[in-house]
Amino acid sequence: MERTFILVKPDGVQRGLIGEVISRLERRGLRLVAARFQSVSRKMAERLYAVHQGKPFYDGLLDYITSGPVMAMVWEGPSAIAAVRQTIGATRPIEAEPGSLRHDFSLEVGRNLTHASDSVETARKEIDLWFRSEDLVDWSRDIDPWIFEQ
Ligand code: DAT
Ligand code: MG
Repeated sequence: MERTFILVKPDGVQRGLIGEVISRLERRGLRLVAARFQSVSRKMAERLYAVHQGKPFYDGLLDYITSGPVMAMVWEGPSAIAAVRQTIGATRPIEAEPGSLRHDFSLEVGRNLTHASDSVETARKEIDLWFRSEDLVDWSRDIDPWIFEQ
């Protein structure tokens, strides 16, 4: 079982799409582990996007992610990292697959609605950065055997 970190970015929150994002992840069969609605400090934003420091879009990216509250979440399931990346769609909305969140709800890379971890390593770092271990809920659903093979 894999865990991944997801943010509904400020544009998603402002546009009333928190429920849509959660609904799609639930419908996919993923299991919610933690969630918190919060504002993002400059420091948190710098840590989240440290790999992009120095890139031309970096300052705009920090302004965007700190521009309003976000919904931070952890979800789990088999291959959760890849599954969630697929559900949110490619970074550039015009390259995102039809049916993905970024395709269905956005147009511009600087307003692409959601963030999700891109590897096991970043998932671990991002979950540690946003949540304390006691915030992560270990639980199971009666329906799990119908969704998870093992
Ligand atoms: P993703 O969010 O799909 O993981 P990423 O990690 O490459 O994409 O980049 C993080 C965010 O930075 C992305 O969601 C939007 C912004 N971004 C990336 N590349 C960009 C570019 N070429 N121009 C403007 N913003 C960009
Ligand atoms: Mg990324």
